[in-house]
Amino acid sequence: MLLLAVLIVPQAVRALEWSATVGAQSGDKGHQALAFLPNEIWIHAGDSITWRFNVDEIHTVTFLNATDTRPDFNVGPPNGFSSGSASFDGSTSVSTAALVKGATFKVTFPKSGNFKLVCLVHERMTGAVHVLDLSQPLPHNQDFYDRQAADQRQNLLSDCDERFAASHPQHSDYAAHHSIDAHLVIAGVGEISATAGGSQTLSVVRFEEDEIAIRAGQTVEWNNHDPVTPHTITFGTEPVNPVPPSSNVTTDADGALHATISSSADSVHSGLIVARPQERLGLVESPLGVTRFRVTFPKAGVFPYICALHDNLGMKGMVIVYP
Ligand SMILES: [Cu+2]
Repeated sequence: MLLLAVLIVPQAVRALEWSATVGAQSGDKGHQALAFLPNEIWIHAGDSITWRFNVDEIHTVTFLNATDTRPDFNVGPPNGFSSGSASFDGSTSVSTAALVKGATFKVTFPKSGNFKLVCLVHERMTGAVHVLDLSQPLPHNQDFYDRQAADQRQNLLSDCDERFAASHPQHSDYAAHHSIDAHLVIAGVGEISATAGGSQTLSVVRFEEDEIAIRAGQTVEWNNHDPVTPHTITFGTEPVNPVPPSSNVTTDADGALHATISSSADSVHSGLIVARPQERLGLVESPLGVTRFRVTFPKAGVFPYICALHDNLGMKGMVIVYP
């Protein structure tokens, strides 16, 4: 044991450069691991970590100080965005803008401390960086983190295959009880998982039945089964602001949103269909989220639609209405 300690200490004096990745995706981009891979790293004061952005979905690498509130990812912390590299000691927030595949960001950690790593785009995407004093031994080397990242990537991307198929109800319960002839499309499925370092999500950014055929007069209902990722159902012109529904959308008695599309020239936008954040002790309870959107089609036709947030990842669908 003595001999080991003698061997390790001289190496630890030199600042090391570590690396990690941001996000992972399937070949068709439909499965997105909203994750830092790995999501927990132990380093020495003075070391740096370079994060490599790996996917088409946007992410940020963000360390907030103890007083800044979590900002919108378009806005960033009060001192603005960093690009390329930055230094974080816990006192001043550091964040990239929203970045995609190909970008890198290097953070140097001059002081010891335990720091939370977050993505400003995805609420359940967190990690931890433990910056130890030089006198402390490090538990793992870069090879370990590379292997761990590969395992986590594999586990996340394969997580949801069966659930996507299994969570496939054929009918809308509400519609059945209201004598509406409705057909259901699952608009996204997701799953949160965690390690001791933080949490991550697998999001399947797909409409489960991307092509659905109905009769004129029937209704299609979209349900978002993802605990965190919002989606939209957007026919026609994409709005500049994807958050609110278009003005031709109304609210049903059960809180679901509803619109009618009579012509392929109609533009209808659901706004964000998403679960609300989960509860935290001592805070006012989060209201119910709007997780359902219905469209009634009185006339025959072909009606393509997209998710305005994820069409770049291939999240598109079609409603075919027969007379
Ligand atoms: Cu989407």
